[in-house]
Amino acid sequence: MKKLVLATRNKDKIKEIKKILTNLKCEFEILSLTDFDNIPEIEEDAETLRQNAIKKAKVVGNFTGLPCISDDTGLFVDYLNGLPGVRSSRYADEREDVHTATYEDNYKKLLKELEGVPWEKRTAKFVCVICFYLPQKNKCYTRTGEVKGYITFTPIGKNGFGYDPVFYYPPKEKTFAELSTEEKNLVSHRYLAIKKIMAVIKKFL
Ligand code: ITT
Repeated sequence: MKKLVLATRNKDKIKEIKKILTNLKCEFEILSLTDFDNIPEIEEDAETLRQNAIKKAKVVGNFTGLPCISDDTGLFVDYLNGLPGVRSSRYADEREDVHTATYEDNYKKLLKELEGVPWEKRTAKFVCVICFYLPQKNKCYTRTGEVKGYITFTPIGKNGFGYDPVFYYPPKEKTFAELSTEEKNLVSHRYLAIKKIMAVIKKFL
């Protein structure tokens, strides 16, 4: 079976990506970074999700010699001019060089920044960029998925990960953390981006 490596260390993303790929009838053996030793550390210091996604996919693709996909995701809040955006995983970090912020630290900081902001001004979107990289051809393809919603006043729901408890998704009238895994994987930013990239992957593999 053909192999595809997921270039992410985030276990929650790995779980979701694997399920989405299975739902889309992807016929590849899916490997992730835990299947390889000594993968070089990747500094996510680019200014856009796309640049970070390309960087992650290239490092891992060149190291393993296998086709791979990476995922860079951010939550863009309009009232905060797009923050936390590309810095979503490090939003509540106190130091630039040490990453300690948990999912909860990050969404609590976000709720604090939005204290007193009325519902209609709490609009936000999740953006997911998926990069597919073929090391033999040195070719990168990126596709983007977006979903729009609102930042709640308090966290609601126990499913999902990251900012899901504070992201209200109007079509379902629930936060992403109130959706089941299956429901989230049918509507999410990640699902939309993966669906698009699968059309590209199928042409090459
Ligand atoms: P890798 O770089 O190893 O893939 P990461 O956790 O650093 O893992 P990102 O930079 O893409 O990945 O993720 C940014 C943060 O955005 C992540 O830590 C979560 O807090 C949040 N996030 C990503 N996807 C999410 C989702 O589907 N729902 C809620 N929050 C999400």
